[in-house]
Amino acid sequence: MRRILSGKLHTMALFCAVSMVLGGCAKPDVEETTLSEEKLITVGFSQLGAESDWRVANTESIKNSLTRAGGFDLMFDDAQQKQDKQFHAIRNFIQQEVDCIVLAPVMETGWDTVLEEAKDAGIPVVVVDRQVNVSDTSLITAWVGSDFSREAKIACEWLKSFTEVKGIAPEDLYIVDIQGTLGATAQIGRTTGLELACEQNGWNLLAAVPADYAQTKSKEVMQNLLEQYDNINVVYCENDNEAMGAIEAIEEAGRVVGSDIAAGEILIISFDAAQSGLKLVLEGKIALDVECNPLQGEEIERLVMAVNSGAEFNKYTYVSESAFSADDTVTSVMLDDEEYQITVLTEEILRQREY
Ligand code: GZL
Repeated sequence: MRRILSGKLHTMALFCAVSMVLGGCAKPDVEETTLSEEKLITVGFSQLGAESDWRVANTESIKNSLTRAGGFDLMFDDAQQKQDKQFHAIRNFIQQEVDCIVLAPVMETGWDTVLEEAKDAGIPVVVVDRQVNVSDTSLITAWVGSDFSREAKIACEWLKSFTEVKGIAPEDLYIVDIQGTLGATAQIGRTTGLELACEQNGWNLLAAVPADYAQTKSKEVMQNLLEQYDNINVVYCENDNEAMGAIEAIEEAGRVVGSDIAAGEILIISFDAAQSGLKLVLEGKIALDVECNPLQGEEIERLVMAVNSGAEFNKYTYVSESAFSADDTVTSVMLDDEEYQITVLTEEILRQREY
């Protein structure tokens, strides 16, 4: 916000000069204000929406890190999951001449033009959570988020091991995928991972239907799927809010959610591991919840500081994540050559979690 700040400085100096003539300028206060204003890093944060518990936690984490006390002047915009609102917000930030833009993109494509404008204005862009798919990667200064393909692999390797131990034949698994927002990196990674696992293991993937990570939409999708298929025994929900909607629909249809597929229960797999989802894990209603860590605020703060001061930083940073089950049938899975531990969830572990 260099131009507006210099405008402020100009006005203040004028005020001070006039006051001095009239014998009233509180010089030290004006100097302090000027200095503190000068040090603030102005950041424009375009958040895609508030569609899920995860998103709310993500926004809170970043706002709690980019504080005035921490040296930031934060401008925040919620795009209500509409990409054109994000375009508008970014162009506003450019006009305000912010020092840095933080972008949580609703989907991967369509960003080239507006990010070119940011680059032409000399404003760095730090992308958080999902990724953007641009032809020129210099349009992105840095990115921090999750490895969604790895999340899907954890979920599917767990399902493979779990059903093998329980003696459920691969060809007896009938899966539906309640997808996230189509085109979001999280949706692409989680959907593709399931499709691959179904092919490799011989599972039946009956349908994949988007529900935008929203509970209400997921309930409607699940109601329709239950009317179309009477043999569903696994529901793969691409976030906890969708899992909650699906569970509502399943129970209202008189079916039981749980892990005993042989007894006719419907097994739920979910992503995010928010408090709301983990409570359902403890109740035995979600069999596995793969964490997607929204607490990226501190990393964003470090990146914006580094970008602004010209210090070294990693262009791509992945956050660390766990996976939770209340059932100890499967306590680890193999991810290529790495043994990945599954956390057996307890009340105590849930109490200690931040979101
Ligand atoms: C994943 C994030 C997804 C979450 C959903 O990083 O983009 O969007 O899994 C959220 O809860 O809506």
